[in-house]
Amino acid sequence: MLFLFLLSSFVFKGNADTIGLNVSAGPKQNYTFPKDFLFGVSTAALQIEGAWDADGKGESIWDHLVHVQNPKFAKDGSTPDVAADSYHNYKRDAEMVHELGVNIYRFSISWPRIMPKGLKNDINQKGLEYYRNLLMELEKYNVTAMVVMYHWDLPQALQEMGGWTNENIVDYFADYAKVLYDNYADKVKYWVTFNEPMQVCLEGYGNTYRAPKLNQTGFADYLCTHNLLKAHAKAYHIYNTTYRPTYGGQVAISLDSNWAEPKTESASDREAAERYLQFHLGWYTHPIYSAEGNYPAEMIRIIDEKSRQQNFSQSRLPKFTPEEIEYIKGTGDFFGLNHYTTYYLTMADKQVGAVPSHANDCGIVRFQNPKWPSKSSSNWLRVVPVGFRRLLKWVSNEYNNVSILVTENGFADFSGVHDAERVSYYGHYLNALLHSMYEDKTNVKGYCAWSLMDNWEWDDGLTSRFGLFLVDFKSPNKTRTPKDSAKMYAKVIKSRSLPDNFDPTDFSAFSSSNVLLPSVLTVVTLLSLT
Ligand code: GBH
Repeated sequence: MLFLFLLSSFVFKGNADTIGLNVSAGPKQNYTFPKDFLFGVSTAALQIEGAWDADGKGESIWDHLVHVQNPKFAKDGSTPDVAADSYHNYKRDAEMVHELGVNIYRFSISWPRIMPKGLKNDINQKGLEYYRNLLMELEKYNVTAMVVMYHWDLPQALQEMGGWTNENIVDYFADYAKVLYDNYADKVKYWVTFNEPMQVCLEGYGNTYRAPKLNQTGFADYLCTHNLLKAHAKAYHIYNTTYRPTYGGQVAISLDSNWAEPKTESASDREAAERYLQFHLGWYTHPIYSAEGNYPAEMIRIIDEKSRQQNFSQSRLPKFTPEEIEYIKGTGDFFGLNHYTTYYLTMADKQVGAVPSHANDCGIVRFQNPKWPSKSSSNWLRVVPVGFRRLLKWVSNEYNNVSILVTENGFADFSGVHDAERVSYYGHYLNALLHSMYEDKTNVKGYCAWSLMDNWEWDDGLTSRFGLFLVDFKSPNKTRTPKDSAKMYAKVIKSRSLPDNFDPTDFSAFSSSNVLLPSVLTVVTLLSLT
């Protein structure tokens, strides 16, 4: 215990210089956000709507997970049954979006609310009405809608037919996309097919902490991705040929990525970091945004080779036909990027993960530096703004200076309206974004904060809060109150610049108290690696 206590004294004390990496993104400059830069704010259906079985909505895989598979899934035992009750509070939600002064509201549609069993023979008019009402409310305030078709809540009936591992889902998803286009294309300028497909496939099919928690890594995660990419491309092409001529909107996908910082400057660590990016982000983005299409060549080579060694008759990584490669390539009008934090990477010096598994295929080890600022209720969320800047540059270099829309970025705490940590986080990450645009010449077109309001944060339940607005989950109306960060964000948007008192060397908001447990855990991981 004394040992742990001594270790904990390593925790960050408010200085931007840490071993090997200055976390600050760059010195203070007078950069401003261009006039046409888009500001937005994001949410997801399952995390805010509640009304899980109201008005004909079908069961989603998340409803099934928390009601049937494992009622103790969330660490506080909560469910998304009611959440922030946005099904009944959408008018207030639109008003909050308006109060922030953002251009864009990015929200998701619940597939089972529209098609209870996922298929087009049964369409729930009440569900369609709900989103139409929300869109009309946004229109009233002149807010542009960005609609995410799939933020993880698959109809349970489709899961029972294999979910994303069943190739027929490509057509089912296309039917769903058509219903959305037919009903809402006149009101939606930006469409996002999928939010964070890596969470769906790697964590939901390869692991246990997202629904449907299949835990079949090395197989189901690759299959899931394969079908999901085809479904994405099909939804893109349908819009492109049938709806774009009339409505002129844009279609893309939102990918999540941590920044991967090589542990040292050694060639091997640099290779580990590059491999991390290619085996995670690149797995999804190389097929869509690269000039050659398909999965990253190195990923194909390694998984094919390992599959041979493991005595499989074919690679565990499915193959696209040349026609499919062409069909998927170029199906993104912009690059939607979700980003929160950074990891160090190094090559594994012994076998990692089960054999076979995605982790084993990667053969790398990641960890965070306990000295990086944190103090978040999400133990993975360390504050490394320079990582955001480096990630934006990596994406730009890799994909020919593609137009990037940051579709999520934010910070979690335990609660309260005086959220100095979140205010500081947004200052630092927006500073990183400005440096990226002005100094690295990246093509960043916009930024959405995650999240408009506190919500049901998946396995963290209601204990980890990402909102700009506080939600009183105990009150009957789920009362919403702006936090200090909401006021700060509104001011940034209005002035097109960072707050006057923003200091890029100041991380003191993240010093003191509740960093102890997460940092002890990270130090222990760090030591076990060396
Ligand atoms: C987003 O995921 C989601 O889109 C959103 O629904 C969610 O509420 C929000 O972020 C906050 O979590 O694998 O060790 O890094 C963010 C990406 C990836 C962050 C998985 C948490 C888990 C720990 N997430 N990560 S780790």
